[in-house]
Amino acid sequence: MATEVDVVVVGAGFAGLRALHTLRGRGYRVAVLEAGDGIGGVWHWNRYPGARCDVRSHDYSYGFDPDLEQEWRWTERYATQPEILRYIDHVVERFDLARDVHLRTRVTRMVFADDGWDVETSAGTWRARFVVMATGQLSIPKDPELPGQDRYRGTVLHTARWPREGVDLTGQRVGVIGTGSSGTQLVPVVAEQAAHLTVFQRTPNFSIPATNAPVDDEEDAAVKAVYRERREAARNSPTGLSFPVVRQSALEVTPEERRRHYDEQWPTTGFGFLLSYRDLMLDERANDTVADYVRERIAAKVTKPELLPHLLPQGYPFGAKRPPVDSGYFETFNRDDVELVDVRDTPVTGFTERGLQTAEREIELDVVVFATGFDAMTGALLKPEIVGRDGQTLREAWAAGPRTYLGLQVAGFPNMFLVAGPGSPSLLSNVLLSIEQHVDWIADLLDAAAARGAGVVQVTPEAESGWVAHVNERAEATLYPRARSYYMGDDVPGKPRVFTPYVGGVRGYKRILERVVADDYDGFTMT
Ligand code: FAD
Ligand code: N01
Repeated sequence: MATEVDVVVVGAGFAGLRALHTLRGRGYRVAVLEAGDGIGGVWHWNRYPGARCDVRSHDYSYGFDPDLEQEWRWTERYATQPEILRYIDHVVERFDLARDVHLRTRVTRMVFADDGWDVETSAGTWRARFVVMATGQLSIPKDPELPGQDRYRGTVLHTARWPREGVDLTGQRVGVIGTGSSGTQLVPVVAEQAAHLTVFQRTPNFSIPATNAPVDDEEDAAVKAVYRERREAARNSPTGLSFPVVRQSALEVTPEERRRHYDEQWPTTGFGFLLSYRDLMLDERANDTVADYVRERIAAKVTKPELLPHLLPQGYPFGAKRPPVDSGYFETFNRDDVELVDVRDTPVTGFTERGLQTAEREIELDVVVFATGFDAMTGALLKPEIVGRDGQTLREAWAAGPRTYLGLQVAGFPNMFLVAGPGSPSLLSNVLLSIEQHVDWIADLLDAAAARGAGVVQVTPEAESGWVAHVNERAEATLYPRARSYYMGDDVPGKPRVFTPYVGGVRGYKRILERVVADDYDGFTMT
C-alpha cells in the first residue's frame, strides 16, 4: 500500500528541508524521502578534513526567518562542515522537521499516472500529486574508475563519502587524486597529519585565498543590524553574494589602477574576487588581466620553481572552471613530505596491492583519497528512473542534455519541480539563496493552481524550447564554455557537452520569474 501525501520531496539537504517547512506551513501534507542515514545533504556527506563553505556563513544560511538569523551565531566567516551541520540540526529541531523526513529511503523509480506520481523507494511506495526534486547539484560522487582497486590492501576514501567517525591519517602515506575545491581544501590539512602526501593533479586550478577569520561580536552585530537589507541586496545582486556590484570594465582603467584594485580585492573577497570587474567572464582581454594576476600570486607562493609549470593554470579563462578558495594550498607543495604528480605527464594506470601505479613507477600508499568530484547538476536527477506522461523517461528527454523551463519544470513531466538545478543560476550563485527563491516560487505556483481548482501543472514544450535557447545564448556570450568543466558536462565521459546552469545572474533571473507570474504564469498550464 502506498503512503499518500500531497507532496513528496526527494532529498533532505538545505532544499528539501526548506521545501518541507514552507509547504507544510501552507497546509500541504509533505513527506521528505532521503537516501542517506542523516539529514543535511552535502553537509551530511562531505565530512572530509578542511570542508567548509566558500560563501560567507552569514549569507550561506536561510533567510526566511528573521528570528532564526538573529539567534544563530556563526563562529567563522566561512563555517566548517561540522558547524554547518549543527546549524542544519538546529533548524530541523526549531521547526520540528524530522518527523516528516524518511531516512534510508532512496527513490528508485517515479511514474506519472492519474494526475499524480507513484514514487518507488528502497523503503516502500508513496503516492503524491506533486514531487519536488531537491536531490542536489553535487550529490552523486564520481570515482576515477582505476583498474585493480579490489586488489589494493590499503584504504580508499571519497571526500563526499567521508566516514562519520573520521579517519586518523597520522603517520600514514596518503595519496589524493583531484585538485578541485574539495582537494584544494583537503590537501593542506592532510599534509599536516600524514607522514607523506602525494597529490595527483590533472588540471591546475586558479585558486583564491579563502580569507577566513573568526566572526567577532562586533562583526556579528554589524551584520545582524542590517540582515534584512543584506538579504535583499543579495537577492538583487548578480550572484546572490553580499558584495557591492562593480560596474566597471577591467579594460577601462590603467594597468596601475587595475593592479591596485586586484591587490585590494585579493586578500579580502574570497570567491567574490571573480566579481572584481564586470567583464571578467565576458571579455577575453579582461580575463587575461585577472588570469595573469592570479598566476603571479600563485607563483609567489611556491618556492620550488620546478613545480611552477605544473601548478600554474594555463589555457582556459580564470573562473570558467569553478575556482576553489584555499587556505595554504599552494604553500603545501613547499614541504619536503609533499609530492605533486602531474597525471597529464605521468598518468595513473591503476591500483597495485600496495598503492597506485603510474606510467613511471609504483607509489606505495596506505590511504588513497578520491577528491574527484561528482556527476554534477544532472546526476541525481537521472539516477532514478523517472517516467513522465506518455511513458517517456527523463533520460530520454535529456539524451542531448538537460532541458527545462526556467530550471523549474520539464515538458512532459507534469507536477514535478526541480530546485536549483539545470537551467537556473544554481552553482553560479549562492546556492542557498537560489534554493529559497525556487521553493517560495514553487509554493506560490501550487497555491495558484489550487486557487484555480487545477490539479495538474505543466510547462509547454514551446516555453521549454525558448528557455533552453535563451540559456544557451547567454552562455555562448561568456567565456564559460572555453574550459572543460562540470558546468559544461565535462565531468563525466560521454555526457552531452551543454552549458547547464543559467548565467543570466540572480537578479536577472528573479526579474524573469516575476514577469512570468505577472503574465499569468506564462509558459505554464494549469488544468
Ligand atoms: P544536497 O545538499 O546535495 O541534498 C540532496 C539530497 O538528496 C542528498 O542528501 C541526497 O542523498 C538526496 N538524494 C539524491 N538523490 C536521491 C534519491 N534518488 N532518493 C532519495 N534521496 C536522494 N554552494 C554554495 O552556494 N556555497 C558554498 O559554500 C558551497 N559549498 C559546498 C561545499 C561542498 C563540499 C559541496 C559538495 C557543495 C557546496 N555547495 C556550495 C553547493 C551545494 O550543493 C549547495 O550549496 C547546497 O548544499 C545544495 O543543497 P540541496 O539541498 O539542493 O542538495
Ligand atoms: O570536484 P571537482 P570537487 N583522474 O569536479 C579531478 C563544490 N565545493 O569535489 O579538473 C585524475 O571540482 C579533476 O580534474 P579535472 C564547488 O561547487 C565547494 O572538488 O577534471 N583526476 C578535478 O581536479 C565545487 O566546484 C567547496 O582535470 C581526476 C577534481 O578531480 C564542487 O563542489 C568545497 C579524475 C574534481 O574536482 C565540486 O568540487 C568542495 C581522474 N580520473 C566542493 N577525475 C567550497 O570550498 C576527476 N579528477 C565551498
